[in-house]
Amino acid sequence: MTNTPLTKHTSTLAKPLRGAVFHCVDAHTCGNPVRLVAGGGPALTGRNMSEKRQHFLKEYDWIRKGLMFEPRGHDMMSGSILYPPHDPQNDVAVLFIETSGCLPMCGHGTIGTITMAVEEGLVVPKTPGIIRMEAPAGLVLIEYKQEGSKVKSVKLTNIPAYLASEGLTVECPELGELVIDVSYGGNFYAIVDVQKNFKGLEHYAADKLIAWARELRKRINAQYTFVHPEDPTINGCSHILWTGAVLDKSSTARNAVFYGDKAIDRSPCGTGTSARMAQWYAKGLLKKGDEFVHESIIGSKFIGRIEEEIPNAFGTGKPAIRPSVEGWAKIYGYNSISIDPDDDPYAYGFQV
Ligand code: PYC
Repeated sequence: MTNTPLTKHTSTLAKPLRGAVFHCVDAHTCGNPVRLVAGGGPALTGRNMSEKRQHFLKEYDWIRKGLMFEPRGHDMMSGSILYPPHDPQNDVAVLFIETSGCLPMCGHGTIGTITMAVEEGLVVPKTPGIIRMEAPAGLVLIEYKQEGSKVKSVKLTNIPAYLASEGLTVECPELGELVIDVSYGGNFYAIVDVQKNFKGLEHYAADKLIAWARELRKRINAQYTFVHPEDPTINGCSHILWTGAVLDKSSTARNAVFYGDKAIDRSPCGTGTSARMAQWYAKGLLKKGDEFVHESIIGSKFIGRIEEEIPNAFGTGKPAIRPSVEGWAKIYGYNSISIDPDDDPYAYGFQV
């Protein structure tokens, strides 16, 4: 696995680009974007992807900003950069980049990245159909199904997920006091279940959910502390997961996950699905092997399942699960993107 340009997709219309040039494949996972940087990513130092994530944040965050924010990206944009694995048993290591920062783990990002990496031949797994992927949050095991050159589905078995806190209270603008649970599925999620002051996501406009979530996240992090027991660089509640009634009766549950500053995940959110399965497991609502079909705000679906029960999550005494999440992604473009601060005042993007 190397970080080389995608020369086979260079358009005959392309003019030479100035500045730093990133060769990207663009896809969406069940509706949410994933921009895979296949060439031009920086060399990083670190013994694992958690350390490399810190190096990237310190020295190369301008790449994330340039590729994720407007005018090259947009509010929902997220992506990834491939690295060689640190453990020779593994196939690939991945850094996730997003409007909000570099996530320790991203489920829709994984499904999109693996689809693109396999279809474009950027990763050649040791065992066809199986990829061992190092994420900053830990090792993720992938099984994918292929028909000809196309990847039809990707199932990721995630890092251990656990319910970190339950029954916390926080004041929400306009809605009043909300009771939330905070659960870890690769990121910390505040889960807002239907309750007296929240009728369900289908009752509110998306821009309201976004504005409330932005404020809720600030208040939750001012009131409470969340730190991963094994990796203190993973901390803080980064996402708000609003719940509501399903669109399709055959689904188990529906969510709208807020991330970044203005985004609602168009996919059912892989780490959010993992966090919610851990919450349901801790409350006795889901058991090992049960299928958990999670719907997104647009009705796209991930299939979740508890693969393994872990009695003592990272020595916390809390029960954890190893969840799997399955979905699909589609490539829609090839993109050579230049970031040239000598020529473009918006090289590093902007937010409105
Ligand atoms: O799928 O894990 C996910 C995710 C996180 C933020 C957006 N999507």
